[in-house]
Amino acid sequence: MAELKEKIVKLADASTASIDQSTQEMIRRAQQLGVETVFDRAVTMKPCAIGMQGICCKNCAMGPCRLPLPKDGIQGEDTRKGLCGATANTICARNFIRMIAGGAAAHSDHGRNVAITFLAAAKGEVEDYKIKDPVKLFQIAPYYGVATTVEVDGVVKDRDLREVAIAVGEVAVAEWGKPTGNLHMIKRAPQPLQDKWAEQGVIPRNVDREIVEIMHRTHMGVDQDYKNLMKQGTRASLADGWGGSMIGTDLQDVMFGTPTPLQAEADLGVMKADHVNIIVHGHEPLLSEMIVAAAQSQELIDYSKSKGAKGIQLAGICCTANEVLQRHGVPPAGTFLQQELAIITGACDAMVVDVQCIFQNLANVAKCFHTKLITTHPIARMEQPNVLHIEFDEHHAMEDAIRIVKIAIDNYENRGAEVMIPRHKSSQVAGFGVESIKYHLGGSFRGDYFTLNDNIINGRIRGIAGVVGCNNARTKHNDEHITIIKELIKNDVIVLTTGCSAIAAGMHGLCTPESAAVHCGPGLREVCETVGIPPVLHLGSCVDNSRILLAATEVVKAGGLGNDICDLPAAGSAPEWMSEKAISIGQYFVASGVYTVFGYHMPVEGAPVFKDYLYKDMEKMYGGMWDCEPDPVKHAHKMIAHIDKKRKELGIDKARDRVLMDMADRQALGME
Ligand code: SF4
Ligand code: MSK
Repeated sequence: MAELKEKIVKLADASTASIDQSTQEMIRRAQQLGVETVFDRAVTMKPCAIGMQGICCKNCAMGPCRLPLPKDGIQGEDTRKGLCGATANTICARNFIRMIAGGAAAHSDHGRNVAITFLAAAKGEVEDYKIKDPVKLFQIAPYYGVATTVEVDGVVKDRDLREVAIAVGEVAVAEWGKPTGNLHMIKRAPQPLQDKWAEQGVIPRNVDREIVEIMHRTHMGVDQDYKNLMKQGTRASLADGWGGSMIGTDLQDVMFGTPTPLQAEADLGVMKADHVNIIVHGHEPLLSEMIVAAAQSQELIDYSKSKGAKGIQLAGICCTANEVLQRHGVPPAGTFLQQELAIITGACDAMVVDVQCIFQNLANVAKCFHTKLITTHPIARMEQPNVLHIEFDEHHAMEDAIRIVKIAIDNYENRGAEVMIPRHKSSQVAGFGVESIKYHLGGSFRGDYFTLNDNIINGRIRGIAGVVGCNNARTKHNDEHITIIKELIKNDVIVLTTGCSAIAAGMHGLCTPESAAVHCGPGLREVCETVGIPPVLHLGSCVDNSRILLAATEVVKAGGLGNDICDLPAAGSAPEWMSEKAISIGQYFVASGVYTVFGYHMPVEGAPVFKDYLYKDMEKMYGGMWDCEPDPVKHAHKMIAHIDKKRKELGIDKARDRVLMDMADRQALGME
């Protein structure tokens, strides 16, 4: 620890690094112990200004070619060029769509692993995985082109479950590499949106092909037209949102159960000093589902007691946390930026990581404590000798999970004296999805989105916002998420949230029905109190952004709010984004018709023409467009202004006024 202490050049100021009490306490604790965290590194290392603007190309060994903007801006023709002649717009577009490729690859590879395991489960080749939700299987099967009924002797009957599951699994796995045709899931979008995609030539063919084609087109000396590059970026992003991610969500629900609202807690305070604490971190739930089952088994709970603990406390970080939260009520211990802090509590007996968003520095932090850091995925290993690699295999998934839980239990007795768990935690209701929104806002008899639409039309709900995405150590942790969400619900905008944004909302008490009375405008408050839902609906992990696309499609189908997603009074936001996945998500939301605002900054400032293409021209093509606003209050109000613009276009702006008017105003308008 002393060795690490000497290496810390500058220290983060805890109170300006995060708005969370728990995070601040643990940053101070880390500094006291001499353990470096991302917050300290963010103070020491400044980002590269040219890279930030998206105008550094290193796609060949004649570069890197850096094309800074002239000090007094571009006067006349933009003459900046790389050695090969690549313009700022070309370079910026190439960098941008390579980010889409990275993000789409990450989400979609997750989906592929789920599809492969699903098919193996359907065939009975992996005994630890089963079909938990046959109803959902039969609901989604037609979208995969799989019939759910069969006629026998003139009588129509349901097809055999196993037969349907195998057929769906086979179609799903083929979506990554089929030689002809288009992705099946595209047909779930509203027809006018499908028509726009066809007109623009961006309907994805298969998931892998769209990602590979980005790498080809952005190779030195290939596609040199920023519009054509972006066309492929759009196609790959759609292959993510309406492809790999959507299939991942579908099949996870069928295998592990479609989430329904449940109560849980959130924040570092969910860890328990007298329990064996196991943290699952990453994205893919294939192993963590088994770890949940193992940690809940009486045999292992008894084993933990035999080692002096009172039981096993499982908790999560990042989207693995969201996966086990939404299906089992396992509490998230924190967001992306709290991963090191969970170990610094000194009470983390094992941290089990799979893929994506895992800091390499976890190994350095774990070295300072007794924590066993366990990598589990063949594609995500760490070189440090203190990291244990237990490669997960779906053929002996439960065996792997039991082994991991036992390692954590055996490690309990090795804890040092440095245990300090922050006391802070909040209650939340998580586990919403397309189906449960239908149930809660439609009622069991109506079973549809009519009630939600009615309340949007009558103005009690002003609009819908999707607030999603990461934390970024360049911004104040959780500040933008929480400020934006509070501002939206204060203005009667219902929020659908996923990823680390959802964890932040849960930690700050916004995912409870009671928060409506504290934070919402009168209209949204009335709806939440009547149907008993939180104003901020936790819809799961990053791949579950596909749930937001499908919820928006259901709103369109329910009627009264236009014919396409772009007609809805809705907007998207990723306030503290950092990952390439966020760019892919942003682009598939934009291409699905959603006005999408990112916080912090966008890596397009160095190429103003390309920036305009994203921020303005996209709207003419898809109905949605990009924007960026680092100030959280302005950010929320840009979204609200867009929602109001859409209300006006739909002719329901007057209905909204009615909520805000007093009786005299209403009488004057003849409304009462
Ligand atoms: Fe420079 Fe062109 Fe090579 Fe990029 S591809 S590094 S702009 S020479
Ligand atoms: S985990 S991608 S930091 S949301 Fe999905 Fe959080 Fe962003 Fe990772």
